[in-house]
Amino acid sequence: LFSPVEMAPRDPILGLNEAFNADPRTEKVNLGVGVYYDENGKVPLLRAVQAAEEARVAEHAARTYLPMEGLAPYDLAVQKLLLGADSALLASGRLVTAQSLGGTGALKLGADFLYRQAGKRLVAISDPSWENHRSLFETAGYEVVTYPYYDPATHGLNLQGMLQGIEALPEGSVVLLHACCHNPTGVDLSADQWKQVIDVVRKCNHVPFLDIAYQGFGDNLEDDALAVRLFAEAGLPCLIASSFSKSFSLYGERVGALTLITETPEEGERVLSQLKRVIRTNYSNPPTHGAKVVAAVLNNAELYTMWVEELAEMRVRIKQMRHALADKLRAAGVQQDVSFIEQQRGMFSYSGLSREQVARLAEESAIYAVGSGRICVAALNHGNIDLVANAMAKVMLE
Ligand code: PLP
Ligand code: TYF
Repeated sequence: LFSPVEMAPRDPILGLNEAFNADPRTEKVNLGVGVYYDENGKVPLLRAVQAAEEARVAEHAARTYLPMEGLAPYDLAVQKLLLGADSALLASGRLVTAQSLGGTGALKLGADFLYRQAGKRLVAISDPSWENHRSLFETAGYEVVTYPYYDPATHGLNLQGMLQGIEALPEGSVVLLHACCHNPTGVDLSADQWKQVIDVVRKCNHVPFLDIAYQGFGDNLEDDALAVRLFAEAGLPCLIASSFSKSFSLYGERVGALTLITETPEEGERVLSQLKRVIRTNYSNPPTHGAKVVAAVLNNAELYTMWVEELAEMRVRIKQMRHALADKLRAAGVQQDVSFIEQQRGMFSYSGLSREQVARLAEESAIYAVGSGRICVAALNHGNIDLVANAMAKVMLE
């Protein structure tokens, strides 16, 4: 039975952890996986999360099943974060939200739903995108194509290419968009640029599927939801995959949600009934703990304020590391303009390092980055930044 099973290729990002862990050198830095580390190089347990967890444990609550679509106060809190607490959509009956197993689970629910209920077979993702987007949609039965996004010459957005690429897709294609803090490039759209994308999506009857895994890491929770709110205002049916892995530092609890903006309350009811069927036939119902904790923080004024502050601390620290890295590269003699490192948003910098340079970093300096040149700025701290900047400068200068 199992003898013909071939070895699967490693996940290009998660596989790096294995190589990093196996490296015997003591001074080593893992800039691969997108995880936020604090100044001490630790994955933080947020104070707001700890307070909510302590209250939850003290309750000694029974562990019954959750509804298929998850915890109601959690789903409502997700809608408020996405659309704003004063959005008219909240009470409209047009929003459908289901708790999911992280942002990845939300993407898969959306992919399966659109495949089964809307007959979708083609999805376009940005070039480049998170590696898992392609494999997830391919596994769900889709043909995956790309639209232009990143312009290596400017380290910025190729807006014309993006608009033309999306317009050239067959009518009614699913278009996956990073709502903020694009992974891997850190390049985001302005309000005006989003409006141009929305016009094309509307004209072509495409299905917008927004992935928001870093809300709060760009400017703040409200401004980072801009794209979601512009699509909602435009009145287009839309899917949104939320992840709280990073913003709550709850990676292993798998807290995410899929939200669909439907056109009428009656349509919302039908959509929810079919979404529940996708859930039921996959994992029946979601786990309790992470959603209870996130809902407790989002629905309690004091804990919410605490969380917003902690999120700001993470965001500010990353930005400081961007400036420090750019400054140290300049000080080490790098002549090329590295200000893009300071301008890119979210956890990552698309450093422009080639595959060969990334390989040299690992070999010569035990610094691990993704082959595409993506580095996780959130893994830098005052203790390792000199090592990283000097090693990067070395491979950039030679
Ligand atoms: N979407 C993007 C763009 C991501 O970078 C990630 C990262 O993990 C995810 C989705 C998945 O998030 P989760 O870990 O919550 O499944
Ligand atoms: O891009 C990243 O590094 C994060 C973490 O299969 C991640 O999004 C990476 C790969 C993967 C799952 C999560």
